[in-house]
Amino acid sequence: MVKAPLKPLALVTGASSGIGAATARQLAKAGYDLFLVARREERLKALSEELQSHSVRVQWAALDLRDRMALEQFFSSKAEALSRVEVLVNNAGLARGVEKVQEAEPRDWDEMLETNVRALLAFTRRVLPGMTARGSGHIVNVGSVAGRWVYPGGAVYAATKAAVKSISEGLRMDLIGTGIRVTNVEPGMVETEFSEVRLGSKSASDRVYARMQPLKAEDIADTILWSLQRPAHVNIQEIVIFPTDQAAVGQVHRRSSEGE
Ligand code: NDP
Ligand code: 8X3
Repeated sequence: MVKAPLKPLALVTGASSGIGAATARQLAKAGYDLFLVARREERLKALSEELQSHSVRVQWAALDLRDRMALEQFFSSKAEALSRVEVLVNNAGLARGVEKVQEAEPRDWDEMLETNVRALLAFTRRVLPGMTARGSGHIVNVGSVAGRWVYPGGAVYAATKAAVKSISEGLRMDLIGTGIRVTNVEPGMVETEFSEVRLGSKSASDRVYARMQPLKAEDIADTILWSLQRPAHVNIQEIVIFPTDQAAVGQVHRRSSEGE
């Protein structure tokens, strides 16, 4: 029997929810084989079953990206798949809390720094040898408008996303001439589990998006797919996306209860 040729493989971190799950769905529809990573096994399993209907191969791994030993084990046990990764979507990430620096918990800083920055670097480093050997590949980092504009209570989260912006910029410089593209996608308010994780409850999260129209995870997934589908000589370096109801970080239009 002749084996079907392999489709390009995309690895998406943080695929169990929000932007990552929406991106995985769009990539499957576009014909990518997928490798999904996050901690919540049940979610990954369910998504991978859902995506089989697109006739793509879907692998997944339940991993805590802060666990360096687990990460190294994953990298060595999946070396063959990782060498095939054509698209890496470094999406897993979080903000934890809105406390002022003088009142914040250092362990929250560690969680943000390790997930949003160190793990992004680790995955990037791991897939680059395969990409450079093939002379093609695309790394999409999910940054944030917070990486450009800091706000009170967001110093450390913003610092992690400023790091993602700098890493994306430096990578493009280090990779020039290899054919590998690097895109930093920087969303404003997107309604996902992000605010629930940050603030600790669904009701607090609901207040963040009350009486305004935030972006949907699918809006960001669309943008990611669009950047991947540009011709190979076009690299969308950075893209800032706000909801129409948000003019700037901290300036949100909220409708009155009557409607406007
Ligand atoms: P969600 O909370 O819905 O998704 C976050 C994803 O990251 C989940 O799949 C979660 O999976 C994964 N994740 C978090 N911590 C870890 C960890 N330690 N190990 C493995 N996976 C982890 O939020 P979003 O979809 O909104 O967030 C995706 C990205 O978008 C983040 O980088 C965020 O900073 C960025 N962003 C979000 C914005 C927004 O307004 N929502 C705006 C700008 C940027 P699990 O819990 O299963 O491990
Ligand atoms: C998430 C957007 O404005 O809450 O990155 O930091 S914001």
